[in-house]
Amino acid sequence: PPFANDETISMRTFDLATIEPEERSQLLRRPVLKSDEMMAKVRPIVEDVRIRGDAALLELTAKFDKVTLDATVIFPPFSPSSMELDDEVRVAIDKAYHNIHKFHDAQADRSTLVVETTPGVICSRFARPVARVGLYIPGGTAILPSTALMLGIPAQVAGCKEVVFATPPRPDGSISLEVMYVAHLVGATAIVKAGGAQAIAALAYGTETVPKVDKLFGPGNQWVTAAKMLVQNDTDALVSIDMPAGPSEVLVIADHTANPAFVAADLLSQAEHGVDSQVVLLAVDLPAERLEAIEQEVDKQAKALPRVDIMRQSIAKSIIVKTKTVDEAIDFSNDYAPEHLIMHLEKASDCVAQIDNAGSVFVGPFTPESCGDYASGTNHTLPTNGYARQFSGVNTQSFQKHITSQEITAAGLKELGPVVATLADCEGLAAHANAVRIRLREMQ
Ligand code: HSO
Ligand code: ZN
Repeated sequence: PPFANDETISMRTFDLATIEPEERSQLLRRPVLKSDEMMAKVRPIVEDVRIRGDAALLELTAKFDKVTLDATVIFPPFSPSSMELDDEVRVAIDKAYHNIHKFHDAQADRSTLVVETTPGVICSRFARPVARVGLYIPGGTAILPSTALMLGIPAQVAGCKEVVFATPPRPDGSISLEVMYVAHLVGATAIVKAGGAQAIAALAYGTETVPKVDKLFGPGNQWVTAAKMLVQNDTDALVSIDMPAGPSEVLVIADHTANPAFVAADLLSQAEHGVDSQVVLLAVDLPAERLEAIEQEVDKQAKALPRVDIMRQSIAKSIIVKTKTVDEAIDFSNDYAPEHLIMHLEKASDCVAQIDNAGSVFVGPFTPESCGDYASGTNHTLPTNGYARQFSGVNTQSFQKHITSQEITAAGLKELGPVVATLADCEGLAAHANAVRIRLREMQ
């Protein structure tokens, strides 16, 4: 093992049959993030970039990323040498691109919905792309070209005119070859070499060289998340965000048919993301030795993996909950609303119909979350922190918005006008009523 630490890597265990309702609600809760503190730290950074633009951005990049750049933004065409990949990696990215593109292309709303609500009253709705989007690709402990695919492809499919990547530069001031290649594939119109709150501020307000965007996407650390929340509340920025973000999570439901090694591998693949990753195992009527087998696998596999030190911390904060039945487990999962739900169940496919709250569902023993993270076609930018109750993951329609339209004929107005005039009178809005009556009189 790469690290000489013999302490067993284990999760805390609870039994739904014996815990109080209060404890159950406690288990559903995520650790609270201290967002006020973060806001206070992030606000001056955002302000600095808003006011001083590129100069501030370059200084903050020197300070936080320890890189001195001459220019922050690069525009296409990107040099071939900046994206020269090993064949194996390039082919893998191409295959992932193909699958993700295929699934997201099918999601695009390209039709016009037309409904005649009353004879002569025709209402319609059609989609248009969000013109300018900013896609944040995290740097940090792992480079994430997969996130560039997950955000860039739906933007491309939706037809966004400006697709601006932002990602922290590497120590030599460059961007990883993989991210450059993805930028090229998805037709990025600019790449901002900056990270953190300063990158978000630059995209939200624009600088001398950074194009201002209309909507911000992408995961990030607490700085990025806090900055996104700040700028979305600033009417000067006039920018929206994809969703509230939090640490990554997985909930696995396993019954007696589950392969302990698979279950452990799935838990660890999420636990390696960060020390604050959330991992939950629901064990459905598992005999003690089966559960022990999973726990032993977690310990054994973790100790053989390079990011064991991260997993030590995330697994220590994670939980096993024993349930009697599959229904109980699914109820718990629906209440938890996990970002990822993996079902290692005998009748996994039949259970999907019972899922009400989850970002993305992984069904059966041969469906590791890793496939959805990289290449099956679904998006990996998903709601965390229980927000799967009200948010969808990023999808093609996240890059589209809808416009409604109506056209009313004279005959239609004769029908509908009196209804509108009456309601306007009700609200005491005589000008509204008048806009109808003036036409009705003219028609007489
Ligand atoms: N599981 C992450 C996405 C990711 N995994 C990127 C690997 N690379 C989202 O929760
Ligand atoms: Zn992942």
